[in-house]
Parts: sequence; C-alpha cells; structure tokens
Amino acid sequence: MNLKTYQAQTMAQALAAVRRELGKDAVILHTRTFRKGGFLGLGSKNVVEITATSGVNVLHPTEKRELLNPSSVRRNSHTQMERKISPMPPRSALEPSGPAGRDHSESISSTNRSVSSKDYLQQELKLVKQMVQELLQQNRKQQHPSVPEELFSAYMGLINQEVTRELANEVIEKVRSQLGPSQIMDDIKVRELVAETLTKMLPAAEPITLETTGKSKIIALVGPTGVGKTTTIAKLAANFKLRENKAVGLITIDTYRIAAVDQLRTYANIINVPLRVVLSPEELRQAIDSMPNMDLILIDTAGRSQNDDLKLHELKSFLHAAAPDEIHLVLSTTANQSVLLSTIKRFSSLNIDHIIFTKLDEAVGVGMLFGVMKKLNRAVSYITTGQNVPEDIEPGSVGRLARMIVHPQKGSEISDDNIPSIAAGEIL
Ligand SMILES: Nc1nc2c(ncn2[C@@H]2O[C@H](COP(=O)(O)OP(=O)(O)OP(=O)(O)O)[C@@H](O)[C@H]2O)c(=O)[nH]1
Ligand SMILES: [Mg+2]
Repeated sequence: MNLKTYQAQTMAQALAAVRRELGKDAVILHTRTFRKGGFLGLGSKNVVEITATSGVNVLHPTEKRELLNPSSVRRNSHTQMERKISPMPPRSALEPSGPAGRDHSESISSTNRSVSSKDYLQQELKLVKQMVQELLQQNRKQQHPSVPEELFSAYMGLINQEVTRELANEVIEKVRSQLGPSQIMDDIKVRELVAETLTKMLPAAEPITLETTGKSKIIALVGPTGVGKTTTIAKLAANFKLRENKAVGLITIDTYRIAAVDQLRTYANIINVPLRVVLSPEELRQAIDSMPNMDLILIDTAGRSQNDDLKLHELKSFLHAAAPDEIHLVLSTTANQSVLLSTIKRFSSLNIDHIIFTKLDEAVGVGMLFGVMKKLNRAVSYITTGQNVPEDIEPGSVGRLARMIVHPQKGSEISDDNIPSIAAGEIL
C-alpha cells in the first residue's frame, strides 16, 4: 500500500494535493490539524495533514457488516475507524467535508465515512437492482419467447390471474395483431382489448330461457359434493317464481342425506313451490309427469365425487329417465384448476350442456375459469357470488369475468352497469 502524507494550510489545499498526486482512486486514511512554527505559541500557523493511499480496494466481510451499521463503527477505536474508512469509494473520500478546525481527524473521518458508506451502499444497491432486472428479463424471454415486449405486462396480468399460458399467449397474439404501434403502448387500450378478446374467444353466457310453447323446461344440476347445487336451485327457483312470475317445480333425487331433503324442502316452503322427493329413475319420471303446468322444473341431485364411478353411473340412469332439456354442471371456483379439469372430465360422460360457476366471492383465481370453459367448450349459464338466496346469482357474463381479470384490483366490484335478469337472452 502506497501511503503518503500531505500538509497544507487548509483542508481544501491538502485535498487538492492528494487528488493531484494520487488521482481519483485515492482513499483518505487519516486527517489531523496542528499548529506549526512560531515561538512560545506566538506566530504559529494551522497545518492540515492528510494521510492517503491509492491502493485499497478490497472490503473484508466483517468490515462490510460494520459499514452497513455505521453506529458499530463509531464505537470502535480511532485506529480501527481509520481502517474502516480506507475501502470507501474514493470520489466522496476526496470531497472536502466541513471547515478546517483545530483537530479534524475525528470529524472529517466520520463525515467522510458516512457520506462514503451511503454512496457506496447506493451504488451497490443500484448494481444489484440492475442485475436482478437483467436476470428477470433473460428469464422471462426464455420462458415466453413469443410474447412481445410491449404486451408483456398485460400477459403477466393474465398469468397472475391464473389464465393458462397457452390461452394467455393466444389472447396476446390476437391483441397484438389488432393494435398499431402507438396503441400498443396505451395500457388502458390494451387492457380493454384483452378483456374483449377473451370474451370473444369463449361461448357467450346462456342463462335459462323458458319455452314459449307452454312446455315445461326441465333442468338438472349435477356436480361434486358441496359445490352449491341445492343453494343454486333455491336461488333459481326464487328468481323465476318471485321475479319472473313463472311456475316452478322442484324435484330432488338426493335422498342419501335427510338433511339434504330438509334443506330443499325449507326453500320450497319459503318460495312456495311444489317439491317432489324421488327414490328411483321411475319415480323421477312420474314426478315430472305430475307437474305438467310448470314453466320450469329444477332437478337437484346428490353430490357425486368425480372418483366414484358407481354413483356416477347411478346418476346417469336418473338423468336418462328424466330426459332433461339441459344439464348444468355446477363447479365451485374455490377448487383449483386441476381439480376442476378432472371434474369436468369425469362428468363429461353425462352430456353436460352448461356450466354454473359458484362461490365466485371466494374464488382462488378467476382466470383459470377461462381454461375450464375452453376445455369443456360450454357456455356459462350462471355465476353465484354468495350464500344469500335469492340475490347472489347472476347470468354468467363472460365479459364480466374477463373484466375481473384485467382489473383485478377492483375485484368483484366490477359489475355490469345493468346486470340482466336471470332469464335474459344472450349476454356477453
Ligand atoms: N360463499 C359462497 N357459498 C356458497 C355459494 N353457493 C353455495 N354456497 C354454500 O356452499 C355450501 C354448500 O351448498 P349446497 O347448496 O348445500 O351444496 P350442494 O352442492 O347441494 O352440496 P351436496 O348436496 O352435499 O352435494 C353451503 O354452505 C352454501 O351456503 C356461493 O356462491 N358463495
Ligand atoms: Mg345439495
């Protein structure tokens, strides 16, 4: 290490000398001020002395720790403190700090140290940030080579909302092909188009439409246990009966649990609609025939595990006897995507016509529902958004789901200005 001592009348002059000889890499190790010359204290002059070097670069780990916590340095001895100062970035060490006093060694050193350590840490942080950004950039490019730079944040928005990568790629490619160079930078425009594109890619909502010929419409709800089939039937019955003024009949084949029948009977009594409880496919047919004047007959089924082939087979024979106009598969959005996909796989043997997504108020990721819709290629008839009967149900607007994805911060607040009636026609 090349140690040199510089003396001058002022700190500024001493620093200039250091800078001139050792250059910008110089590191100040020590400063002091003393009086020199004269006789018996008369005529002496202030001298500022700086000890500096240009050969120090390496920082020991323990010293780094102390730099991160300057108060620990302050507690150290003078000599130790000087040692800590040496690795500081040279430029700030060379900047004059404070007026020259009687003994600057302590104050200048500690000021230099705090200024230097701050600069040093800032530079380090900047470097680390830069490195992380470069790594992320590389990583994301490797993982998503086809996603254009400008649309990457829209793409990541979809992925964060659990839209599958394939679907997100498809959406972004379509959006890109529709936007000019200036529009592609417009975040709002991009979001709108993403929602619109997603909406168009999937079947439009198809809530129940009633026959105008006087024939009863027969709808069966099937699905795994506890997804909300019975509650949804109660919501539908209440809406059609009380809001649409339609004649509604209920049938349940869920006789496995006494509580299940009681649950539906309670709703039937409150809404004031007839309820038939049947034990076999034959009884089911008879029950339907016994309600000839109904606009709508809703059939509640027992929850079936998608892993229980026997019970699914039994359910099939009930459905065969009922010959419903539509079978709606009820899926809880609290399940994850793989559970939903395996459920639709097993229930697809029942010739599903529509999907009802329940528990959107507790959904784990709205985006995955698009993958499910695409996989099943069936329209959503309804979504349910809470336990309240009859209000927490609405037609399954794909547009509303898409807007929930592109504006996740607004969550379930996003609603159509005018949520259509439960029995409305085509809804986007
Ligand atoms: N948070 C929330 N809970 C719901 C919703 N729909 C139904 N539930 C609740 O889910 C639970 C199960 O509802 P059920 O209607 O009994 O479900 P199920 O599919 O008929 O159940 P099983 O007949 O046992 O197969 C109940 O506590 C309902 O209140 C919804 O949209 N949101
Ligand atoms: Mg039930």
